Amino acid sequence: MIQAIFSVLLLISLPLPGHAQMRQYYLAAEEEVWDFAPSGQNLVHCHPDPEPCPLPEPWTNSHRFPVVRFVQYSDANYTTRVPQPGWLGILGPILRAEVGDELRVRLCNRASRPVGLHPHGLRYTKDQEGAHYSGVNSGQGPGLGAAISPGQCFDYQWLADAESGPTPMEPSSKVWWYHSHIHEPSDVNAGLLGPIIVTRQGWAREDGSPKDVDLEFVTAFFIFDMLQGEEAGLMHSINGYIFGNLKGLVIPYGKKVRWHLLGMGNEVDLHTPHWHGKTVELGRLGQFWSTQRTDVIALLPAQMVTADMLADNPGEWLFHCHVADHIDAGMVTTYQILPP
Ligand SMILES: [Cu+2]
Repeated sequence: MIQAIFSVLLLISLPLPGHAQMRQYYLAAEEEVWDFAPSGQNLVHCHPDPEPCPLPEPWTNSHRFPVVRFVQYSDANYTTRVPQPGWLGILGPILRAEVGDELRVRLCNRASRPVGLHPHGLRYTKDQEGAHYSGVNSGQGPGLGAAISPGQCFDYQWLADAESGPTPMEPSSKVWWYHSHIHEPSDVNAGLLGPIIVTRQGWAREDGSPKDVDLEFVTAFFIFDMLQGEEAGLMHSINGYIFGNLKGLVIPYGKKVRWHLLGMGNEVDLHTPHWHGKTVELGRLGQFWSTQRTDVIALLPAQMVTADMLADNPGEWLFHCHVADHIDAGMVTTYQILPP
C-alpha cells in the first residue's frame, strides 16, 4: 500500500514529458604541464613599482607542474577541442543540465593512469557511479565505470532529477563537483575535477544556463600539493591560478552574475572566499526576501555554494580567500565590474 502511494507520488512529481532532453558531452583525460602562474608575476601586488613583480619565495620559480585534466571535445572523433573560458583554469568543462535532463558523458582516457568520472548530486546506477570501492555489506565490487584504463573509453549516463536541482529558496541553478574517484585524494590533486551546473526545470535556456542571470562564474578554492607537502609545491589556487594569475572575471555594469564556489582538498583547505566591492545573496524567497546576504563564504573540502551578485559598483575589486596564510600564499585575484 505504502509502495503504491509512493509510486503515485513519484508519478505526480515526474517532469512533464517533452521538457527533458539528453545532453551529450565528449571528455578526455589528458596529461599536460600546468602553469599556476603563467605571467610569472604576483599580479595583485605590482605597485607602485610595476617592474618586476616576482612571485614570492618559495614559489618564484616553482609554479609549473605535470597534471591530468578533463578536456572537452566537440564530437566522438575527438579531434576538435571545445574552447573554454580562460577563467575556468585547470577545471574541466562545465557540464550543464536542466532538471529532468539526462547527461551522457563519454570519457576517453588518454592519460597513463586509470581515470574515472564521479558526479556529485546526479542520479546514477552503480555502473555509472564512477567510483572505485567495494560494498562492506554486500561484497559488491566496483561498477563498470569505476576505473577506465589508459586507452579505453566509457559512456556515463546520469539523470538530473528533482533532487539534483535547487530547492525553491535556492538560486535557479546550483553547482556540483565531478571528479575522478579511484584514489580520490591523488586523483583530484592531479587535476581531474570540474563543475556540473543544474538549472531548475523551466528556468533554463537552450544551453542549460539559467534565464534569470546574465552570466555565471565557477571558482574552485584548492591547495594543490605538487611536491609531497613541500611548501614550494603548495599551490594555493583559485581554479589552478595563484597571485592574481586568474584573469577574466569581468562583468558588464548592471548585470546579474551568479558565482558558483567550490572547495576541495585537505584539512588545510578551509577557505573563506571574500569579494570586495559588492555583497552577494545566497537564496531568495519571492521578489523581496533574500535568505542571506554576505560578502564572505565558508568553504570546506568538496563543499559547493552558489551566490548571486548585482554588478552595480564599477571598479576592479579584490576577490580572495580570507584565511591569513592563504592570502600570503597567493589565493588572491580580482574581479572587475565595467563602467556603465
Ligand atoms: Cu583559503
